[in-house]
Formats: sequence, structure tokens, C-alpha cells
Amino acid sequence: MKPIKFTLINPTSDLWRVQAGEKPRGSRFFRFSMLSSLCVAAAMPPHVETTIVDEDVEAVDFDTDADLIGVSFMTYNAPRAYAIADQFRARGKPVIFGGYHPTFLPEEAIRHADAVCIGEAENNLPRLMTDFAAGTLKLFYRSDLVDLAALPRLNRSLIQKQHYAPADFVQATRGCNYQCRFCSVTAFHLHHFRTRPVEEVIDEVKSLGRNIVFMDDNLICDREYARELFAALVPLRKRWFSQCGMGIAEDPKLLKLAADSGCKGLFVGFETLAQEELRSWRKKPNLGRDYLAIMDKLHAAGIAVCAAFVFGGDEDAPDVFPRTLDFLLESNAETLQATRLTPFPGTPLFDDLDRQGRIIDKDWSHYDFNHVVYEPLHMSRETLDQGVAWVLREFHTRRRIGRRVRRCLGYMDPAVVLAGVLPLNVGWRHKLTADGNFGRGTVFSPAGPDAA
Ligand code: B12
Repeated sequence: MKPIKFTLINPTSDLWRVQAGEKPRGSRFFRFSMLSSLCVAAAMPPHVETTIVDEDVEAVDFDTDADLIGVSFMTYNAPRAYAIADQFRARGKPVIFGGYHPTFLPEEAIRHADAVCIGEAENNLPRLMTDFAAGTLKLFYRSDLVDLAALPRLNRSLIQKQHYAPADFVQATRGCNYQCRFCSVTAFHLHHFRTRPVEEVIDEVKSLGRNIVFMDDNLICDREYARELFAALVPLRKRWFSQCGMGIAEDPKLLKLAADSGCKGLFVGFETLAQEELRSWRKKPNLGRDYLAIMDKLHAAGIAVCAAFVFGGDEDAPDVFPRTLDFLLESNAETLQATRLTPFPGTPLFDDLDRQGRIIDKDWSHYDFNHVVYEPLHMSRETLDQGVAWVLREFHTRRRIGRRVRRCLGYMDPAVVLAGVLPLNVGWRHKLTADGNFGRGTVFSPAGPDAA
């Protein structure tokens, strides 16, 4: 078959996009995974030569001799994806799209592309590329959920590893069986959770470096599977990091097995301290949990926690900011993801707020957790924006980072503290300065006129 040159682009925002010849901006810790692109490349038939261009790392060459352009994007980078596609198509290059945003809004996306891949790439691409070669490309390629056994091997040399977080990224599972109303991931995977055969995951992990990140949505959704995976990881003596539900802390055997198999850090969606909010968001697994006790148990197992909190739900008034900060400091969360509630297209939350006429901004570039795009119930949009910025700023003062790092040296592997917790905290300070949160974080006052 005639070789096909395929350039696959990851668009980014003005803030992080590098110009030709420029070095990537910001900490490499905030550039990671690239699994979307690597999986797309791996799903291509053998006669397709893929080049990956990540705009966080290098500039797009609009004069490329590629036969086909692909663009992978979520909601915040849709406008940039469309601008790139329009420019290529004006030069006669065909463009295909894939990722979260085109999956949820294919009719919008197709106005800028020749074909849209709806859902995962693995089943769609062989069909799409056959049609492309025959000149019979269709507008939409829709896939059933992919069977995760025998996924094609990834060629990690397609990315410039030195510009990304110093770890290897792998998926053992996809999706999550929670039904959270704000979550794009569970909507994308049609509320299903799937696993790869443990032997295949272990085979892949064996070929990689010491630090592994399982880029899974909820690694312990199937506890039996998690036990099997963790047990198989023990002899490999890796350090691993992932994301999972807080239930792991209340399953002592599973937690011990995770720690014994090298788990050093978990991203945990605490989401909110308000029980009513958890109920309305359908985050049932968090209901009634003692968050401080959960944190203590994870720390006692030597596991660092990236605590994720979402602000701006209908239960939140301005006192939510100091209360949540108190929890974060008391529990010694090692890192923080504090976000403004963002109704992504495709989620039940988006449909609810849209129906209520509360979404006031549909400029997709603002769907980056750094803008307020809807009308909150118990505070102004400005207060929500500034309150989140305040929490982020207060959490990342130099004094608090110092205290946090000293405290976690008492219960964690020092190598992980010095090579992970410390640079991540410092990296956040830089990122928050660059994206304006540090500035906006000085405006909110916990006892200000808006405070409850
Ligand atoms: C890694 C990651 C990133 C990386 C992206 C690097 C990269 N390109 O890999 C970084 C750190 C840069 C990032 C940033 C952000 N991210 Co992010 N990210 C993720 C994460 C955790 C994993 C992505 C991944 O590797 N998935 C594994 C691959 C295999 O799955 P996949 O992406 O679905 O890819 C498959 C299909 O979609 C399809 N496909 C994808 N692209 C293409 C392209 C073509 C041409 C084709 C044919 C098919 C195809 O095929 C793939 C294989 O089947 C996801 C969550 C998730 N579970 O996906 C969030 C996620 C995508 N991110 C999200 C968000 C909101 C962001 C931010 C905007 C905000 C934030 N702070 O997190 C920022 C933006 C930062 C900025 N510059 O301003 C949201 C997106 C929601 C939405 N609907 O838009 C997600 C879903 C997490 C969430 N909270 O809900 N992110």
C-alpha cells in the first residue's frame, strides 16, 4: 500500500503555545500523558507514518508535506483546533478530528473538518483510513466501546520525552462506573468501566522506566482487578501514581497491596465538603466519608495525595473557600487541583444549566477551569473566580509549601517528596502566576462583604 504521511496535532492556548524555535514554557510536570495521540498513532494501519506535533512543545508547520492532518482536542482548545483545521483546509489538506469535544459536538466540529471520529480511535481508524485511501471519506465515524484486550503497542519515541513529566504513562483501564453529573470522562465512556488483561499491562510496564503513571480514571473501580494488578506489580519494584476513588483508603488490604506494589501518589476527587452537593452531583461514593481520616490513612501508607476540589456548585456560598482551605491545610494535602465548576458539553450538568439559562459564556476557550462560564447560585461570578484564585494562592505560599514538604518528609519516601511533591508545588506557583490566578487571588477576602 502507498505510504500515507499523517500529522497529528495537539492544539493549545495562546498562553502555552510555543512559536517556531522557542523552548516550551512552564514546568514539564504539567505536560504529560500524550496517550491520546500515541493511541491514535498505534491504531493507524502500518502504511501510515504518524508525526505528533504538540503545540505546547513545538510550532505547527503549515507547509508540511503530510497527506492528512489529524487534530486531537478537548473543549478548551476547540477554537484553536478549528483555526488550525481551517488553515490547512484552505491549503487543500484534508483534516480529521478526534477527542472529547468533537465526540460530544460532532455537528459543530464537522464544519471545520473532513471527518470526525466519535469516541475511541482503535475501531474507527482502520475503516476511516481505508475510506481515505479510496477517496470515499465519510463525515462521521462512530465506534462502539473498544475491547481493551490486545491493544496495539505504543511507539513512545513519537514524542519528545525530555519535554514531558519524568515518568512513563500507561492505561490499565478506561472509564469509571460512577455517574457524576459534571464528569466528561464517564460520559465519554458511556458510563462503562473496562480493563486490559493484567498480563498485557504488566508486559508494557516491564518495558518502561521506574516511575509509572496509570492514566486511568478510577483504577480501583473493579476491586478484584485492582488486587490482581497490584499483586502483579509487586515484584517489578516500580513507583507508581494514579487516580482513584477514596474507597481505597477504607479497604485496608487493597491499600496495603497498593503501597506494597509501589503506589506513591494518588489523585483523589474529594470535590466538595458539602454532602448535599455530592448528592446533587451524584458523587455517591464520597457521601458520608470522613475526609480527614481518608487523608490520614493514605499518608500512613506513604501515599501523597493530589486533592481535587470543585467550587461553585449550588450549595456553595463564599464561606466555602476558607472552609476548604482549612481542610486542605489541616489534612496536609500534598498537591491541589482547585477548579471552577465547568459544565462541559456532553455532560448532564451542561444540559441542566443550559436548560435553566445559566450558561452565559459559550466561548469554548474559556472551558479551562480558569473561567466562570455560568451563573452560580449563591455568589457572583467574580466572587467564585476570585475565591478559587484565593484558595490556590493561599495553598501555594512559600511558607506553606515549605511546611507541607517538611511534614510529608515524616511519612513519605524522601525521593518522591524531593522529586515530586516539591517541584509540583513550585511548578504550580509559576503556573498560577502565569495564568493570572495569583493576581486574582489577592482580591477575595474571606470576611469580605459577599461572605456568608
Ligand atoms: C493527560 C490530560 C491532559 C494533558 C493533555 C496532554 C495530552 N495531549 O495528552 C494536559 C495536562 C496538557 C491537560 C490539560 C488540561 N486538561 Co486534560 N486531561 C488529561 C487526561 C487526564 C488524560 C488524557 C489521556 O491521556 N487519555 C487517554 C487516551 C487514550 O484517551 P482519549 O484522550 O479519550 O483518546 C482516545 C479518543 O478520544 C480518541 N482520540 C483522541 N484524539 C484523537 C484524534 C484523532 C484524530 C482521532 C481519530 C481520535 C482521537 O482516540 C483515543 C484512543 O482511543 C484526561 C482525562 C481522560 N480520562 O481522558 C483529561 C481531560 C481530557 N482534560 C480536561 C481538561 C478540562 C483539561 C484542562 C482544560 C483543564 C485542566 N486544568 O485540567 C487543561 C488545559 C491546560 C491548558 N493548556 O490550559 C478534561 C476535558 C473535558 C472536556 N470535555 O473538555 C478531561 C476529560 C479531564 C476532566 N477533568 O474531565 N490534560
